[in-house]
Amino acid sequence: MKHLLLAATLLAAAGLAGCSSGTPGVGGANAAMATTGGSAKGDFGPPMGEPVHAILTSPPQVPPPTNRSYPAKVIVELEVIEKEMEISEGVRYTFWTFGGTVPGSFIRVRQGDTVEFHLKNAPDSKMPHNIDLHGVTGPGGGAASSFTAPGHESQFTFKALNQGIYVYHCATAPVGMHIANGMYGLILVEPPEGLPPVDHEYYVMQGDFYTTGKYREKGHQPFDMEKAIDENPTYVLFNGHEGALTGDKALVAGPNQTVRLFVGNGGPNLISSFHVIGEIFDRVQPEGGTHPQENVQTTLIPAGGAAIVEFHTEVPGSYVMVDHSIFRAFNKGALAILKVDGPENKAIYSGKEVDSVYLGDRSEPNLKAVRTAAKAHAAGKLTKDEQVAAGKQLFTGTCSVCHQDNGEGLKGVFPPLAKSDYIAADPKRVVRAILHGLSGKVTVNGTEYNSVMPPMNQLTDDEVANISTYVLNSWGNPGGQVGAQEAAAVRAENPNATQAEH
Ligand code: HEC
Ligand SMILES: [Cu+2]
Repeated sequence: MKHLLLAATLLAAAGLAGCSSGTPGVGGANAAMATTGGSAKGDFGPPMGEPVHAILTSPPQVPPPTNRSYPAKVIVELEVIEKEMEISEGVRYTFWTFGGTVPGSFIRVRQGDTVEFHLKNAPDSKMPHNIDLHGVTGPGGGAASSFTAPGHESQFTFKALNQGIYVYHCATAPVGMHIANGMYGLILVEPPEGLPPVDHEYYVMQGDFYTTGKYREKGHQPFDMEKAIDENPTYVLFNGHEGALTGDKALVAGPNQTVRLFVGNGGPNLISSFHVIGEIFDRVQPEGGTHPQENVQTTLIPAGGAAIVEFHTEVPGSYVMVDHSIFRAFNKGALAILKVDGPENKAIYSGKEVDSVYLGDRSEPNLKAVRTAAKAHAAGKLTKDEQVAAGKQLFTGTCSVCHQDNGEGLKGVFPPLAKSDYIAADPKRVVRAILHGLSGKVTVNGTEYNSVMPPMNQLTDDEVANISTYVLNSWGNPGGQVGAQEAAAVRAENPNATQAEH
């Protein structure tokens, strides 16, 4: 036992020496393990050297390592900003933020640092706010000293006694509402020897959101207290809005690289079952604690908790991060992407993209055509071509999972929409199938199907009209145009009354 302790101390000392030379340690994996034994709670004496201004970053970026081998006085300046932003395509929400983003700015200090914290509340704010940092030892984690009215600033100082990754959040009443509006972020207290170097560090934080309108209902959506109390979120999101980390905003890495994610969960209500589809976490510091767990598939992140997750990329492709409470991922937005670019590694994985399997339209939120059509519709100038273009985008992922991108369906399972004599007989059947679903026997091009298509009435009248127009004008179907009013009329129909026609 004594020998082990001695070895650990020596290794730790070596790590320290590496840091004081000014270059980040390149100790590699073995040193990494040795240095994570967990330095206990520690004061490391008074701050040394000149005060340092902390570099704060917006998600998904993480500030650079402190690269310090001594405790310093670190000045943090954070401003609370209340602002309207997009929570999903075409959906606006009034967020309350630390630093203008959800989650708030990432703060990075070193264990032993003395942190002089300045909290400002923007003059145009409507509410007072404060901050409770889970990395603070003291009443309210700073909340008691940081209550700040609009246009004011408060200051308090704390010593970062414990290393780890910690959540911070607003704790002004009603606390739940402040958190639900996006008031949370992460502060990393590095161990004295620093974290082992990796190729990429990213900042990802989950949160649940409550709007009076339904999921993806357009326009400005107010906070819904009732839903929040019932813990029934409209959105569950990574980094504050749907698509924050997909498409051209996806996180990136190369093959054969190490990735470290600082993953927080602001809640206010849900626990996250954090998982990256197609990856295994080589190493996790669950709950942000010191003792690592290895070879983990899914890690639980409590509301008001965080974890450090590390893995190594082998095979290029899109890796989808989800809350594995899976309806949250596909129906409430809890989905992000890490794109690994580079040559295939067929020895480990044979190939073929996973995007469309899991994501459909969410992998590439290329909804420009949809926006164009929505604008044209609002202006009363929507053309058939615009409808077809928008419908094509919406079809991908919504209908194509079953009927396939080329409309051919799947033999014996999903009927073809291409050159469908069932559609040709009555083009309105497309609109009905979408809004009311379809079950029982149908014969399409001589083949009988007896299955179930679920209704897709979460789509708006515009979307139904555009998808229908696209289907009618594709793959040798008879053509025609469906308007939003027609979709609304079909939506209002009693599906049982039209059942006879099917
Ligand atoms: C979950 C799989 C699934 C999805 C998604 C789906 N369908 Fe279907 N669809 C079916 C099945 C199964 C049938 C046959 C139902 C039956 O046997 O009664 C069908 C039948 C149809 C039919 C009538 C038969 C034909 O081939 O002409 C149309 C039209 C249709 N779907 C259009 C759509 C459109 C448009 C969408 C997207 C908004 C869509 N479907 C999404 C499974 C699906
Ligand atoms: Cu607040």
